[in-house]
Amino acid sequence: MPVFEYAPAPESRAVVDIAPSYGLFIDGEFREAGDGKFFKTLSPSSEEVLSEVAQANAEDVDRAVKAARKAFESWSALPGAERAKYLFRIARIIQERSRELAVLESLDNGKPIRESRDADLPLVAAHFFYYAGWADKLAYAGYGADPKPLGVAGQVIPWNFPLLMLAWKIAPALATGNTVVLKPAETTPLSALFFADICRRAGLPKGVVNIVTGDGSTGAELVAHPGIDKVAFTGSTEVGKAIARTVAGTKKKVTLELGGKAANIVFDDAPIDQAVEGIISGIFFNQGHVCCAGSRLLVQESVQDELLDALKRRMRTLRVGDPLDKNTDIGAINSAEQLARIRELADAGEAEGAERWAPECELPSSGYWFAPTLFTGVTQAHRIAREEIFGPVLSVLTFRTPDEAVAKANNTPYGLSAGIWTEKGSRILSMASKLRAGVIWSNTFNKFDPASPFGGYKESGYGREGGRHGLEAYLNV
Ligand code: TAP
Repeated sequence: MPVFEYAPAPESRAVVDIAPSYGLFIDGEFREAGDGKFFKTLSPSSEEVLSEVAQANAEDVDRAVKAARKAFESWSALPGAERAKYLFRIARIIQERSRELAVLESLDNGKPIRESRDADLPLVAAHFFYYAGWADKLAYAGYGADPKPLGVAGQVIPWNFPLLMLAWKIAPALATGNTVVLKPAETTPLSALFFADICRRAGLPKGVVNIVTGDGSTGAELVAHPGIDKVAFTGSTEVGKAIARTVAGTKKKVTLELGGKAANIVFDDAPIDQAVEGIISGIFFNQGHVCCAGSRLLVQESVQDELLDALKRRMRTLRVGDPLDKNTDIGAINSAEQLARIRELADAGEAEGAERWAPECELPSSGYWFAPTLFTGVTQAHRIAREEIFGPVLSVLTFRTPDEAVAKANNTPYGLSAGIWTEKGSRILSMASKLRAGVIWSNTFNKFDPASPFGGYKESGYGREGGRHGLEAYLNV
């Protein structure tokens, strides 16, 4: 089966060579699916077919789990310092090939190249470096003198940060001595297959990492497979609940990272220009396809007009278009289905009485696009204030007092993240202690670091990824 090959073409936009088809990565080899089926993966900015990818069925999943089980014996017995060498090697190859990977990610996902190049790829490499550093220090992680891995991890990831979510899953699993079978999202399988080839080039022993591409049914087969010891899932709350039901009563440990409806709270003493930048990055980064997106702006009434004027001015400067253009701020919506969902919710916002505003902007004629959009006059009852839109749509609500801000921010079944903008340190601390969210940023938004744990309260899931806490999810503590 074809693998990703380096073929520099400096004059061309296509710095990455994509083969017409790819197989599953099982036991160190690329192979066709048992029943020979493939599915297409598209570029959401052009609707052009990028490649055909093998559709794994139950037997393929079983083969992958068996390969991971076999590899677990020797991988878990390796000294941590030896496992670390592989992870460091993987991290370095990711850095060396980050240009190709960034282009691939922007083509398959639709995100602006500036983000895949400057945010996704550096964070992916950093994650592998960070967990490589833990591999020989697990005895000092606070989980006992000789913490043991769980076994085989079944990992299912979404399409919004394909490679970064893979890194969040695979790096801690391998560092702690587990082996993995990972299923990427149906609309963004290519960077995971490139990563599979990186594992081969790094000399990673066969079966330690297996990639099974497919749709939700492949994910369901993996989660239900009796041979896995751990399920790690990132995606919608709906599928997360189904997974929790599947694993209930089994030996499987589970971590779920689900949806969000974060409040980005701006007080009247906040530096307005800085807050505007944070609001923009909070909701328009990655087209708003971010579980911790600041999708509800809570602004103190006394600065509402000033803030909205500045925000609209800034929104008029955003460029929507070709993900491979370095000047693009907002790329393509990942799929026709996601675009339909965003449109449906935005229309509901209007129908329920909120006021819709978007800067004038010309959208490309092919592909999936949605202009950056702002809703004012939003009430807590509106669907756009309650449901995760997962698109470039901001709902603006107001408050008078800090207590009212807390009550409104917490009035959601989700609890993944929140933002606070104020000059007062004491207010930051008091608000942070009252907000029911796993991650709270102050005077910034959407900042990530591999050393910092990430995860939700309430229906945003359970378990933490990143940092020392991220090790716990893969250890028999
Ligand atoms: P999900 O349906 O949850 O997909 C996430 C992953 O789970 C994908 O790999 C998916 O495969 C797989 N999957 C689907 N059904 C499954 C099942 N029954 N058992 C096991 N795995 C299964 O999310 P989506 O369809 O990509 O997006 C739907 C909504 O979820 C979005 O509108 C957004 O609100 C939310 N979402 C949240 C996040 C985060 S990070 N919180 C990420 C993505 C989406 P396929 O891709 O092949 O279907």
